[in-house]
Amino acid sequence: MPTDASHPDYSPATALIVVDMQHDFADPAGSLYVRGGEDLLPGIVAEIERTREAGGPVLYTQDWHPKHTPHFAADGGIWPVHCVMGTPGAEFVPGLPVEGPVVRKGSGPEDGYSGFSVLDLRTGHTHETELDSMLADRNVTALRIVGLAGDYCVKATAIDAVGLGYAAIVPLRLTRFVELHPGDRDAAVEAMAEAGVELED
Ligand code: VGL
Ligand code: ZN
Repeated sequence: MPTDASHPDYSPATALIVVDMQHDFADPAGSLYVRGGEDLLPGIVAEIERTREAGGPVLYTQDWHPKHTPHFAADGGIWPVHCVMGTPGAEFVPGLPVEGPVVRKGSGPEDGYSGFSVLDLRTGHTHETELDSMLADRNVTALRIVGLAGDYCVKATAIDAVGLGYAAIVPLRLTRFVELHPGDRDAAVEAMAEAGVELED
């Protein structure tokens, strides 16, 4: 039962997942800058506060790659070098309150799009991160997912969440899209809706 009548989506069983709010994605000087990413911080900070007030947990994902990975174009993938572990590009944006556990992903020869699972690009096998068990430990049944990027990590995390049995809500005002190809935003929104993700303005 929702605890806050004015915000029925917020409750102790609803976690906020803050996806990849890192320098390389959210800063115009970042190596894989997602247009508009720098505008998200105030809304995400408010969302963190609102989640906390309702007694819900806040968890974070962090793209965390080795210097060489088949995820990068230089090593057979599609992306510029980004979020290399331990470098400034991988740091969270200044001003982001990090008040909960951080799940790092993509630190093997992996894609690392979803906060729940990573695909090993060499073997084709996926393996789980610790996120699902962290949420289970906290009796979470619903997720609000915000951050970057809407057509990659937010989408993959939200679709995995539904597959694992969570209710998943993506507030579109709190994400931005890479749009590597025109139409990727709309395709991502449609894929999430089809999977059963609830999209909010
Ligand atoms: C992401 C592209 C490559 C993301 C991560 O966080 O959405 N996108 N690595
Ligand atoms: Zn990445």
